[in-house]
Amino acid sequence: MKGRDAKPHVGIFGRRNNGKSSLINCLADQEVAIVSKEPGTTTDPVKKSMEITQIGPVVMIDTAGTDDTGEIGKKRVDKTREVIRQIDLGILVLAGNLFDQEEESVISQFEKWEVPYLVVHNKSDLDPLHDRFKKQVLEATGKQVLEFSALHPHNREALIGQIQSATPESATEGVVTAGQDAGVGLADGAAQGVRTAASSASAAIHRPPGEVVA
Ligand SMILES: Nc1nc2c(ncn2[C@@H]2O[C@H](COP(=O)(O)OP(=O)(O)OP(=O)(O)O)[C@@H](O)[C@H]2O)c(=O)[nH]1
Ligand SMILES: [Mg+2]
Repeated sequence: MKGRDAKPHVGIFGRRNNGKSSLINCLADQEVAIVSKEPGTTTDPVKKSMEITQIGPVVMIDTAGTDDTGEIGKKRVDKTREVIRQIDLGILVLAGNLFDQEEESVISQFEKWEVPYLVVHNKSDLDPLHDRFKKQVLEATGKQVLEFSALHPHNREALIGQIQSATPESATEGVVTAGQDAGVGLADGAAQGVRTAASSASAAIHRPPGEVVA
């Protein structure tokens, strides 16, 4: 439990347009995050409090793409990186069989802050996983990449299972059981985080790994 409320905090990271917001909607089973074909749609970290079947209440944090550029883009990337310090579990969203320094940099932040993480290859309906790529990810992360499509989520249950088993027990301390929560809703008001900082997660607690908050 790293956030201000007693629910596991799961952060979604990856390049712009890889389908991070779509993946959140898929897990929520409703449109809680704005999706568009324009890269750079999500500009600030946005917390979405939701209930996932089999897991219970969680806070998903949608983020801006880690490959944003320019003066404002770099500031967005900084905000995205700050989120890594606030989460119990990270999900790195890949697409197009692409894994290079961009992804390695996110992983080094997970490792630096001792955040467990999963690796998901989205848009697999367009571009199925290559064996060579699976091997590359395995070598770089020690993890099996999950083939996924937010558009055709045949592997949704598998993703939920991975989230469940990768979330540390400390993240669920004090959590109400599934069914007791109010269901999906926005943690920080109705703003969707698109071109607005109003529902930014950036005001949440920043602290080094291991620090215990009562
Ligand atoms: N074919 C296909 N399209 C997808 C999939 N997931 C997302 N998309 C599409 O990809 C585009 C980008 O999706 P988003 O969910 O907005 O991506 P994002 O990573 O949140 O993008 P930014 O907020 O811009 O960083 C949208 O047009 C989605 O409909 C998928 O699994 N398959
Ligand atoms: Mg987005």
